[in-house]
Amino acid sequence: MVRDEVTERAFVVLPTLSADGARNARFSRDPAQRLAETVGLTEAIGLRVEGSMLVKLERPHARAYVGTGKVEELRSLIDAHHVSLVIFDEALSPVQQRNLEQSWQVKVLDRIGLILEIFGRRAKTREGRLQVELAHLEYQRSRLVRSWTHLGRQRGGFGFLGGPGETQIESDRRNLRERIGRIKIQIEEVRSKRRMHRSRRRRSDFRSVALVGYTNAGKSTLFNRLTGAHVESSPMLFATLDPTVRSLWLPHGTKAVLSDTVGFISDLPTTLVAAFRATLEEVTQSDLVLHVRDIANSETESQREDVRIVLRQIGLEPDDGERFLEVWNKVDQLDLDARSALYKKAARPPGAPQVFVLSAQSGSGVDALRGGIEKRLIQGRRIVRVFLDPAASDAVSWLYSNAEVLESHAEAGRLVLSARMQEGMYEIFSNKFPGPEADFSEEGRGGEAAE
Ligand SMILES: Nc1nc2c(ncn2[C@@H]2O[C@H](COP(=O)(O)OP(=O)(O)OP(=O)(O)O)[C@@H](O)[C@H]2O)c(=O)[nH]1
Ligand SMILES: [Mg+2]
Repeated sequence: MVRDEVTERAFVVLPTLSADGARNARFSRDPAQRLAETVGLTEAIGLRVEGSMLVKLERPHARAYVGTGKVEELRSLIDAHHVSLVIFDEALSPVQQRNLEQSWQVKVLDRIGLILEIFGRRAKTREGRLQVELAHLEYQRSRLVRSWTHLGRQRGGFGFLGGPGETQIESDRRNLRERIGRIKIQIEEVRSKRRMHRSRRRRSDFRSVALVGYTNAGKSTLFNRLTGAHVESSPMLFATLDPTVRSLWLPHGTKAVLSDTVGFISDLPTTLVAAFRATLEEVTQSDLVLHVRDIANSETESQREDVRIVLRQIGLEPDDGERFLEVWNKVDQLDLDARSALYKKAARPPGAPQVFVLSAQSGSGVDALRGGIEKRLIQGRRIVRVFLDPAASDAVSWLYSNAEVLESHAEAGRLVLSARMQEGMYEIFSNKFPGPEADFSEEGRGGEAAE
């Protein structure tokens, strides 16, 4: 599909509800911050924001979300800005969307449509594209009543902003249902392949770590720092869509796999949460999840809440201190006073889950995080020294592929191999290869091993 490089002009409408009408935390955010985020999202699909307006309401109106007077007032503003598109920063019902489009004679994209559009343009892997297409089709299915005929020309991505696909959808619901069915099957195929890869990793007993966090928190920057990879990091929102996995080497030689994931955002459309649940399987299956936060952002607390909401939606308990670690990133953006206040806040009583304060950009604090990750990962694991007959090559290769071999040497005609493995793994080994002598040391219990 040809990417439309012409910058289109857009106008942003930002409704805010009074306290009783508000149904979620996003409305309690500072409107200036909300606007900045929405402008960021709009620019992420190559649109230029020409103007914006904050609309205060008691509660949404059924007909057009905002009242008739406001619709008129906005119409003259929109006309004056010569825009071709209005971004409405809330979820609109199909009827509301159609009414607004008719009143303003421009295309209206609500928040969900906007996020779908971004995802459609960003997803690169086959799985990512399939998932976005599925979310798009399901979104379309919910609004089959709308008329798209007056809406502009074809654009890039999946053409959420108008294109031949949509009239087709309108004219053939059955076709739509069939496409959804087909895509689900294709996704299932890709997923089962990925599951195979993961179980192979699991068998080899590498621990897995995942990065999650609000969009733009610095996950990819930290990922690159930790793994030496070059994943795109950018001030653009939703820079990362497709999960990336790389090896992660820790200070005492532990090897793990680290995955970078799609960023979260407040009011992530549920269709997308569902669609990305598969991608986020990397997260749900991880031994350790690092919640990366932009601690310098004035909305950092509500972003944290939003991330925790999505985590719960994908079936994880963010209060599970065994599994989660918070990383407070971008500390370099704070002035000295704010920084020292932050370090105080980050200090935890012994035994409480630790918080890591760092700058992924400068690298300061990253080594402490590596140590912290290692310490967590080796908890409940032990090092086994196995004395083997050098001819027992099957046992040796089993250890190499199923445990983490730290060292090996020959001693009195025997091969001495030190390997770190999960509790229970040695039992599997000794059932398979009875005989060899072994001794054990336990790690991680007192937490000293990685210091
Ligand atoms: N000052 C400062 N900027 C940072 C730091 N870490 C990341 N950034 C910047 O923040 C922006 C977003 O970083 P990314 O790593 O792309 O963020 P992300 O969480 O991967 O974002 P998405 O993939 O969009 O969800 C980029 O412009 C980075 O250069 C940091 O420690 N300090
Ligand atoms: Mg990223």
